[in-house]
Formats: sequence, C-alpha cells, structure tokens
Amino acid sequence: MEQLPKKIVLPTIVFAILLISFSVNFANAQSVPEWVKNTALWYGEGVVSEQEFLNMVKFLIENEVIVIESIDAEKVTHQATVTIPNGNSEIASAGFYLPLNLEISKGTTVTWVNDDSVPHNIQSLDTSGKVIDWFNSPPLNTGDKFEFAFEESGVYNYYCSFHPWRVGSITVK
Ligand SMILES: [Cu+2]
Repeated sequence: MEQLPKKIVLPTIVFAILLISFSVNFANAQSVPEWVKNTALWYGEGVVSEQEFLNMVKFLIENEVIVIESIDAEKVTHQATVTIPNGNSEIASAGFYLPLNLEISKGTTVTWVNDDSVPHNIQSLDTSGKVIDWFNSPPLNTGDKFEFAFEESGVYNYYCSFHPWRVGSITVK
C-alpha cells in the first residue's frame, strides 16, 4: 500500500520538473542546480516537506530558470468581422451586413470584408444619420478589407454612401 503511490509520484514529479524546464526555458535547462534535482527527488521520496519543495520551485522562478511569460491583458487583441455579402447593393435582396448589429467589447478591432461583386464603403454616421469623420473607408472592391478599433463604449451606426439604404451598427460594451 505504501510503495505504490511513491512509485507513481516520483516519476511524475521529475517528469513535471523536466517538462517545465525544457518547454519554458530550454536554454537554461542546464542551469538547474544539483540541490534542486535532489530536492525534487527527496520530495518524491517523502524526505523533504512540501514547503521545501515549493521553495525550490520559487527559487527556480526567482532565478529565471523557469520563465513564465505572463499574458498581458492589455495586449490581447480582440477581433470581429462584418461581412458585406454578395447582393448587398440591391435594395430588394437580403444582403445586409453580417452581422447587421455587431456586439463587441471595448478594444475590439472590427474588420469589414467586401464579399459583394460591386464596391462598397463604410461611413460612420451620427445619431441623426449624418456622415461623420470617424471610421470612414475608401471604396472597397471585392475582397478588400477595412479595419477600425473601437475603444469607447456606445452604439455606432454606419452605412455605405453608394447604397445608403444599407445601415449597420456596432455596439461596444
Ligand atoms: Cu455599398
């Protein structure tokens, strides 16, 4: 009963240490001190306490043997796409923007893609429906893209000045 867990635990811990060292910082894998290896071994054998084992891990992190590359939330870029579908230019067709009312979180970059056979543009509108100079694309030919990053919350309407009946909106939360 006593022997079985040790046999499983020891290789698991040694493997875990190796995995961390090699995958996180292969270049420094050589610099794992001998006492660290012993501590891992002894912890597996129940000779040293968990606290000592964790202190050893802390040592590896503080001395940058283990380098954890933290994910900076500010750097995470959110992306969303609005497709201008084929047939968008025809009043009678169902070719509205996909999605017509896009909901995104702050900091999201929206990319419009023209999948229609004719050119379109994206022109931002104020609440009364007038074009304002904010997110305004040049004419987008088939396959062209236009990007804009939304940093402020609110509801923003836009349309295509060639086909002004096509109004879409972006809601930023
Ligand atoms: Cu258009």
